[in-house]
Amino acid sequence: MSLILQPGTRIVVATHNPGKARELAEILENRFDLVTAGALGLPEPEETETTFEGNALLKARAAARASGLIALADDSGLSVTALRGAPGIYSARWAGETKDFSLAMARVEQDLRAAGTSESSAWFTCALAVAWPEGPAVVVEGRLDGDVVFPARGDRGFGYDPIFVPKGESQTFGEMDPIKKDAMSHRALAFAQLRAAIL
Ligand code: ITT
Repeated sequence: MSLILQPGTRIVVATHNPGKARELAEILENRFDLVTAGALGLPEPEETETTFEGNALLKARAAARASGLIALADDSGLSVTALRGAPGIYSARWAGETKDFSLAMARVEQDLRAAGTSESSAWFTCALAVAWPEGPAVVVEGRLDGDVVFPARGDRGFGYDPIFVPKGESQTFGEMDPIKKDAMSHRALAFAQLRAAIL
């Protein structure tokens, strides 16, 4: 079998996060026939791995197995240097059951204050995994460096976007035009690698 994705291939986007699903659809630029995990009623697997790549593979494999389609999954998160990489793979879990990211961002601010540091460097990671129902899979990772800023600014994007300013920029991802975010984000960097590997 070929591990090259032909244009127009039907792919299940294995995410239950609408912000990610929108960005992935924008980045994939109508190349594929996309269907979401939500639309197919696929269950959300428990993220039991200890790395972004491990969790992306786990989600892609579960969706490919359950749907019989090629699946694309994204595992991503914010890592703060002074918090030794937290929240990292726990980025979604810091927002709690209600997925309230104002709470998660407040926790980052509070933990930095408790650490008594002015070090604000941080990075976003995005692992993208593609799994074929027959078994093989490919995983890549993109990283974007920047700083966390408080108070949060902007209501565009999702998750931690209002507190993240990419290196060399002055706007947070929450303030930035989504077209500009999509051109430079950790998700776009991961996708560029995926394109080189299998498109
Ligand atoms: P799925 O597993 O269903 O894809 P999720 O939200 O649980 O959805 P993750 O476990 O990968 O996904 O959690 C990643 C979290 O990191 C996500 O909920 C966001 O809060 C945050 N995150 C990832 N990419 C981000 C981005 O581009 N901007 C802001 N926050 C981001």
